[in-house]
Amino acid sequence: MLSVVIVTRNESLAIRDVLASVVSTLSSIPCTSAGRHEIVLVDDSDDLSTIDAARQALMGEKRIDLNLVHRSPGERDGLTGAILFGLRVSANARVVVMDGDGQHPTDMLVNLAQQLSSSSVVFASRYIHINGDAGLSHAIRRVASRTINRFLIGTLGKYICCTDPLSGFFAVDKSAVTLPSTSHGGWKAGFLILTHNLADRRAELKYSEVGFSIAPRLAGESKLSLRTSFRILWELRCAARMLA
Ligand SMILES: Nc1nc2c(ncn2[C@@H]2O[C@H](COP(=O)(O)OP(=O)(O)O)[C@@H](O)[C@H]2O)c(=O)[nH]1
Ligand SMILES: [Mg+2]
Repeated sequence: MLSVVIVTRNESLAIRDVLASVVSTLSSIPCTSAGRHEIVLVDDSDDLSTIDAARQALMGEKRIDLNLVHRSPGERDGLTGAILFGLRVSANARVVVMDGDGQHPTDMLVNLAQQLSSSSVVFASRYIHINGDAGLSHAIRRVASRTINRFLIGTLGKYICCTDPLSGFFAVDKSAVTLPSTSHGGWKAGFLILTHNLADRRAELKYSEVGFSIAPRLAGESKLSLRTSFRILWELRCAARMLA
């Protein structure tokens, strides 16, 4: 059984299609009679339009368990915090984390779930398929992402071969990893989880990855700002230092 954690901030225009696609893919993944697939939505939007659109899209859904959370301003602690929250509250041990803007193709849920039978962390990487990062909004963004990626790949290289440490599309087996207790208010939960578990060398981390091509947003705009970019750099520095 799989839990899918979807994070949203002001995605009322995209979330219906994303959820319809997640439901359709999850329904194609067999589950045992003892359990059910789950969708966990962690919404930090400024208004209720995203969560309302999600509720409407999932109305009458009986095959999948639903946990739709709209966090109040006082509860919000950034994108990494939202992802860690979703991971903590998800009912199944095997969890996929994905964006709610349509950039993460839902057919990849099947590949990620399959890989989890032999790995404890699986990243969907934009740098395995040719031009897998073409769906990123600007050329500058692609260059910045590739440059930071190269540095982080080096940081992780002693332990694992990871081609896309900045990916926000990943899967974890919660029974085989520990979740960080702090989010640094940042954006890159996957990298934080990797470094946290690699630094805790009590157990070997079974890591693997699958290639995918990131799609353009269905609607709306990226929430990445100059301020969040500095936060990301701070978060990456804190996470990378755990391995020093
Ligand atoms: N819950 C939550 N979701 C967020 C937050 N910031 C961004 N998101 C969502 O995280 C996903 C990735 O953000 P996005 O702005 O698309 O970043 P980009 O894909 O790197 O350009 C999208 O689904 C956003 O709606 C946040 O603070 N809290
Ligand atoms: Mg996006």
